Amino acid sequence: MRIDVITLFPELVEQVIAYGVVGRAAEQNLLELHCWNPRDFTRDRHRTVDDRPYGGGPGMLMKVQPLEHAIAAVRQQNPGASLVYLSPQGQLLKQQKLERQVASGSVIFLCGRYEGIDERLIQREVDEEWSLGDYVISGGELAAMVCIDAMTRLIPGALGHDESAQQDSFSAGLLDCPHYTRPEEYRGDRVPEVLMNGNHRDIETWREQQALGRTWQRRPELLDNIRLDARQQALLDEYIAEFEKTRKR
Ligand code: 9WO
Repeated sequence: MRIDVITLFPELVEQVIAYGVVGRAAEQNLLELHCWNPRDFTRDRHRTVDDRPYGGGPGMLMKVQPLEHAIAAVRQQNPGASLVYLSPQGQLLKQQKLERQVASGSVIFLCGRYEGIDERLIQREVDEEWSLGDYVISGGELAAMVCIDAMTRLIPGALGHDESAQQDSFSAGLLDCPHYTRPEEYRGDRVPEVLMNGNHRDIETWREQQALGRTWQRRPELLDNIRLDARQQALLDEYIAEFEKTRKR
């Protein structure tokens, strides 16, 4: 997977391949990260990368010329890749979108700073706008780093066996089950008995039921996108019955 990032802060973005799963994937050459700084494409003595907005108002925009030439340089090296602009104006990012982007083998992230970029550049150069949520952060870099991490976890071979098992739950469209570790009793609360008796089939069933139940409780709309088989539906029905029973007590 090749990922190019156009950013005024390459040192910030490069931190994403310094640790953990993404770091290991980069070491194993499962992931190639290339950062491109528009400042390296400036043509004035002061290496200007911002410009005043037409119509006045607070703040600056990213200067068009350095961005345009940075994009051209990236496209020369990564011609087929989609160019994604991270912005609150984008489509809300879903796991499926990331899966598709990983399957494509490459992506170019454009990270905005200041108040953003010229709309004509978006219209001409941006293939997709992605949003991580309805909030504003200081730049697109942190959003790009989240995307890089989430996409890397989807690259075959990037996760160890255990990690990929946990990832599978969300890739199946469900929330994760609860997890427990020592001590067996924490401030009066015991670990669920099923996790202590060592029956792997029972544990697997309990974890699947918990994932189904928590999804139903916390994000019911996710279940609209999943076709549950009869066994899963029975597990969820049992969870709901138990939930309703405890609620009535
Ligand atoms: C700034 C802004 C302020 C008020 C209302 C909407 C707004 N959108 C932006 C904006 O798109 N800013 C650009 C990118 C440039 C400045 C920093 N940027 C940014 C990206 N802020 N927040 C994001 C972002 C990206 C992906 N998912 C959520 C937020």
